[in-house]
Amino acid sequence: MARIVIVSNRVPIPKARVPAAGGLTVALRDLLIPGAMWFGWSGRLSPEPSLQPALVEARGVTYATVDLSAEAHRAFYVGFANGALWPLLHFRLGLMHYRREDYLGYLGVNRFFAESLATVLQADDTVWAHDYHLLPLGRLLRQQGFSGPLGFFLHVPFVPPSMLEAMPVARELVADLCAYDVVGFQTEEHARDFRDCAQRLLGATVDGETVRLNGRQLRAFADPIGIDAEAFAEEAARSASDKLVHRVAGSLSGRALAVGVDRMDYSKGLPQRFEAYGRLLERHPDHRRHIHFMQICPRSREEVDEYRKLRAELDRLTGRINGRFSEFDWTPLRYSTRPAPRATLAGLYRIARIGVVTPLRDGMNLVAKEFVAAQPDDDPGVLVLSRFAGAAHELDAALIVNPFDPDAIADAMHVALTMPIEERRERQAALKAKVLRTTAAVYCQRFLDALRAPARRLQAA
Ligand code: GDG
Repeated sequence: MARIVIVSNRVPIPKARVPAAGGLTVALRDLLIPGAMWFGWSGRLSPEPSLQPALVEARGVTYATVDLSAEAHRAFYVGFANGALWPLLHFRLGLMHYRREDYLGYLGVNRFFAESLATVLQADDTVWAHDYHLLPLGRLLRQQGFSGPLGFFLHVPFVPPSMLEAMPVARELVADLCAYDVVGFQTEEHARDFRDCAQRLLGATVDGETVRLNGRQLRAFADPIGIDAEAFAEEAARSASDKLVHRVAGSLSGRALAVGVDRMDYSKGLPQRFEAYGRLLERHPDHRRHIHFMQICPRSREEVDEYRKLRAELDRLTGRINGRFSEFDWTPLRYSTRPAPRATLAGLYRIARIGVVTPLRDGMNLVAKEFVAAQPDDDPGVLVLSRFAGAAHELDAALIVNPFDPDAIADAMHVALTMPIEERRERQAALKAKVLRTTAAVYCQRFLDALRAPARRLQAA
């Protein structure tokens, strides 16, 4: 079978004997078979990066990486990808900072990736590119002469035409996506928004999931990403005896644990969530001293201004809530900006009574799925989930909330804390069935099937 070449901004090269754990690595594990290749940025900056990728072999997979110059990385990653595209695709036009030089830098890095990748590509490879950093890569690879199957998956949401049009290079970006053979989205809503954009901005013809433009066609469809739910459930059951989880469980003294786990990002709705917790304690004083909220929030993208501001705001809100409600023997909110080991996370989810997942907008949100997988079936916790996370389309047996409404989140937390065990078990059974069905393996297989479908081969012929 043809070789699979995965392309993403960062490449998670596994360390010897340490099991791979990152989100994308877990999702794509089934593709990391001997013979496969993973291409992307090394994570290193160098003044004159070589076009020839550095090759490292691990468990039969070749990891091919290139360095970037500091200026290229700034314009590409800090400037355009995270300063303009990320806010736009998360409906935050007010935070979108577009600068033409950043866009040119973004194109430059994509061209550099395409030229570098072309030096190691074989004619019959199947290429699968990931996420908003690499929208133009497919078109540029075609310009390099690559003619094999070319797929792209967008991990974040897409937006309707009226919103995309605010981006000065909206047409170029939609045309870039149209250069792929298959484009996958987390939900049907995102896929439909993209097809609408192709129609409205470029005059493409849309027929179901097929988009026709300039004599060629592509498939734009929903392929929701999943986790390895069985493995995660086992890890969670094992981790109940993890030292740190044990210590946390002991420190609860019988109080309920509410847990939130998010990269520190303004799309995750953290200030509203903290505010909601304050409202819960204010409006339901009977919960005071009977609950601990633990927010694990590893810092991310600190090169971008908005992320530094968010950190300062969360520090302030934490101080306000703890200052107002703490008692000498009870601190209501525990907040950590350090990442936790994955096994510890799994154990914390398992002992939690509530999982609070309230992003303002999120492609999928894997934390919601991890929380469900980790719960014990006999005495499960309750998931409070934003209606604007892609996961809400599947996990509709959770308590679904509008994340912009702190009172609604507070109400849902109250319902969760007082929910009878029969209802908790019923909801958990429905949620678990979904998480076990849409797994990482199913996600990969569905995408590859689409990419290798006969229709595409006919078109290429
Ligand atoms: C993007 C899209 C989409 C978090 N803190 C720690 C930690 N994590 C892990 C979680 C989870 C992953 O990171 C985060 O995934 P999410 O899906 O929640 O969010 P993004 O990072 O924004 O991911 C998103 C995803 O891509 C996949 O397509 O679902 O919508 O935005 O796995 O557990 N892991 C460890 N320590 C931490 O402190 N070990």
